Amino acid sequence: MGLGYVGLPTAALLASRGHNVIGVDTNQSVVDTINSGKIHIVEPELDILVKTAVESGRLTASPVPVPADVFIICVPTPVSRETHEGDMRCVVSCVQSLIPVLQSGNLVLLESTSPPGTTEQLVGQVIEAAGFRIGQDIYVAYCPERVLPGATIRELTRNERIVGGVSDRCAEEAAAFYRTFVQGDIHQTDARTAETVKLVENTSRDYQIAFANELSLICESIDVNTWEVIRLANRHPRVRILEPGPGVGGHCIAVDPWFLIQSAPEEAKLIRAVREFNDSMPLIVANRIEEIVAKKSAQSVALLGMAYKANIDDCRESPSINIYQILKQNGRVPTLYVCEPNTSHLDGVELSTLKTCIEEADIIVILVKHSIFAEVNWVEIMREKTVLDFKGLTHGLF
Ligand code: SAJ
Repeated sequence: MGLGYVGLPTAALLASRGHNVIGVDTNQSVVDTINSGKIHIVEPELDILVKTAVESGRLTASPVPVPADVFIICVPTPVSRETHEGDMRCVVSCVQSLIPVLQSGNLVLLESTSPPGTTEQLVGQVIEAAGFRIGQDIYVAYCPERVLPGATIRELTRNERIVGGVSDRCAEEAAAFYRTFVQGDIHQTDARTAETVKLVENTSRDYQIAFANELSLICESIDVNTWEVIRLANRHPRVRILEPGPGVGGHCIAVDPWFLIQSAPEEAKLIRAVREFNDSMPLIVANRIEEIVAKKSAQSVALLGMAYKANIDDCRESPSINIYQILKQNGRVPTLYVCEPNTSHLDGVELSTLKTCIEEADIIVILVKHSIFAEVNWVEIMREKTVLDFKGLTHGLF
């Protein structure tokens, strides 16, 4: 249920393991694309996996649910930009849509990131309201997806899984199902704990990135090289500092902590501060670029990398886009070039080639550590131009 970045790879992988899979998506064009053996998202290895699954007849897509033994819910659970409240409408309408085809003995699994209590209360209530007894007629469990975009297929197979049942029997049924296609260990717990674990994982990463980001501001103010400090501190056996950058993008780490904050607003003070700090990074970076432009009376700036992280094409919720928008809005940079080598089109942004950016701009700003940027001869370019490197790509070249 939901053929996005998690649902489609899961469907194709299940088909490759011999399951008969019906991928359900309310978007007819997604359904048509998949039924023609093609994909609508970019993810390594996914195209061939889907093509093979569709050709083998084990994977078909449908706009409406059909009867099945197992239902896996992988629909979006976004957080409002203004209120930071989670929007669970897709989960509710998804469960409602499967009620007409639900049969005794079915297993219903929620994988979407959700506030603690969702599986038992939200999913459970809709199923119980239809007259089923959970744990007796229908087995319900929460099993968070934990795959890293860019490595989805490998991580879907190898990662350990947390399976949280609404009852012990529900957890056992769910664990038995995941064992049919997952190589990593399966850990059984209750649904509420599993929901919390997922939020805690991404919140912990948000914390660690915030530490690296704050460190970069401290180091700059005391005139010490951040990258060298981190490299050397990480030689300590129990220190593992992450990389600073222009902010935290994507649909998970910048979102999931809000579900925890929403669950315990009084207690989650540090988590909120961390989230707000990471969210402020694009503004800090944009201001820094404007300062240098003014100081050098520069006429043009090139922004390198619009994706939310290295070597992917996904530009949604990207700090680079925020930075671009702030610079455009302020109008203090006469000419702005933008380069994203992993995509040919970006709504509302005119893209230039890497070559144009490097040749034409007075100031070059590195925002993402794409491998292709590492092939540039930065030593030569830095002799003539100002390079603002927010990802440490050029560290160690001198
Ligand atoms: N980032 C840094 N510094 C770092 C690492 C990341 O600034 O050292 C930035 C990235 O540039 C990016 C953002 O953080 O803008 C998030 O990137 P990421 O690679 O840390 O994570 P995601 O959002 O692509 O995937 C995360 C993963 N969670 C964890 O690693 C704990 C993945 O395993 C989850 O399945 C995924 O969220 C999800 O769907 O929840």
